[in-house]
Amino acid sequence: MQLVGMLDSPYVRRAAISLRLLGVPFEHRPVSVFSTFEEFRGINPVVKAPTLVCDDGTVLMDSTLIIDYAEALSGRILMPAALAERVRALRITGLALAACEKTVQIVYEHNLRPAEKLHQPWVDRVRGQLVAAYAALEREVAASPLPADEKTMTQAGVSTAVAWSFTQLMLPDVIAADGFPALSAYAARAESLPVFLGAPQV
Ligand SMILES: N[C@@H](CCC(=O)N[C@@H](CS)C(=O)NCC(=O)O)C(=O)O
Repeated sequence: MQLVGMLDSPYVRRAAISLRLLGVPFEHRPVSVFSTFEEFRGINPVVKAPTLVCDDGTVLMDSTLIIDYAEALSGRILMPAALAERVRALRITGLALAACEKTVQIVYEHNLRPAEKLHQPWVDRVRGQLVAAYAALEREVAASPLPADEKTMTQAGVSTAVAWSFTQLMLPDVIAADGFPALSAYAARAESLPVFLGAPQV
């Protein structure tokens, strides 16, 4: 099967890393939703990254649903089984996904919208949400370390590290690394793992 999308998208990257952690083989097709829009449209008319083209030709989209499919294929899930740990992993994954979404919204606002049409109250609102998501993530990771090895890493760890690296790439002035020491340290450890190195964001 084929995973379509650029690895500078945190959603494509979390899907790629999750597939690798699950041991699900796939071909990565680095097609951009922007610079190669028409090529992407030929694969998925909705033009959403990531897109997964399954072996039977079924086209899936949305990283969480693609990961769900990969987990069903592999017979493993990247979530803890025990309820209390599962709730924590779900909360952390949700915060990381919110951080990705708010980073993407700010990037789109600045890169896609003409400067004279930028709506500053909206940008300020999204920035506030982004800071709140990272403040909560920092507290979670500082309170209890996340597994940072390929055998025990959960989706909480994958999504946290991917979100952090993406925001540091795109908006280091908005989320200054030195204000988030637990997140910085965790992401550095995760980024040194072969599954992360095999799916570089740049
Ligand atoms: N919730 C989706 C978000 C995916 C998403 O927004 N991807 C961006 C790339 S980072 C995209 O496809 N942008 C093009 C568009 O929405 O038109 C997921 O988890 O996959």
